[in-house]
Amino acid sequence: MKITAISIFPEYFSPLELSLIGKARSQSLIVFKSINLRDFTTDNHHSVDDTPYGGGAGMVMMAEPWGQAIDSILEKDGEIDLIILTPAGSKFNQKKAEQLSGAKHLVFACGRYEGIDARVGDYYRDRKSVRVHEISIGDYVVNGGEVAALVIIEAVTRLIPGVIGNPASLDEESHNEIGALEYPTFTKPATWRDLNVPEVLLSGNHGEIQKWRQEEAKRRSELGQ
Ligand code: 6GU
Repeated sequence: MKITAISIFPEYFSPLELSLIGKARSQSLIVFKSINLRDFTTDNHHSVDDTPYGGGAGMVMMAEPWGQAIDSILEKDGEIDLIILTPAGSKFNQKKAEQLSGAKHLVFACGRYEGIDARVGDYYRDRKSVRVHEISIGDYVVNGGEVAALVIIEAVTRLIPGVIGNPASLDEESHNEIGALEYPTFTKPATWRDLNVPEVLLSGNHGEIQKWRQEEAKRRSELGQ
């Protein structure tokens, strides 16, 4: 999978050199590139924002630098999924992660300030070669789309075959098909600061262990923990 992030802070994506994603990149399972939006400006100040029409606080990112940056990607790659990060987008979830994990090239438009001129999404939505997704990562506001893009990249890439060492761990974990949260887990020692591991997990009775885990997962999802 190809992933391109467009941002005025391309350095924000350096954690993608680490851990599982770093390894997947070295194996070319993922080809990641971040590009600087300011490289697509034409004025001396490399401006990317201006005041909002209709008034109000803050600044809005101008459409043209985004248009130039996205067109430069489309010149090299005929078909993309364009993800516009915005707190007004549809809420990201595991189902969306699964849907995006089949894409060939994900392009993340990471806005700052009060967001990107709305015509950018409209323009590319009308193009056959572009699927536009406006996505939020939750009901809160962060300073820009970069951390939201990192969340989505991590959730999506771990679903690509070969990225996770043990694919069985994908089945049992939280927010699987059933939607139940994962059961609590423990490792050695059996007693830590007077707290004991539940007896059933030490019993060796796999039927009872499975039953206990299902009940705990159900209890946790009901509690919303
Ligand atoms: Cl995608 N961007 C920003 N700035 N804040 C958010 C968000 C995105 N999703 C939730 N809050």
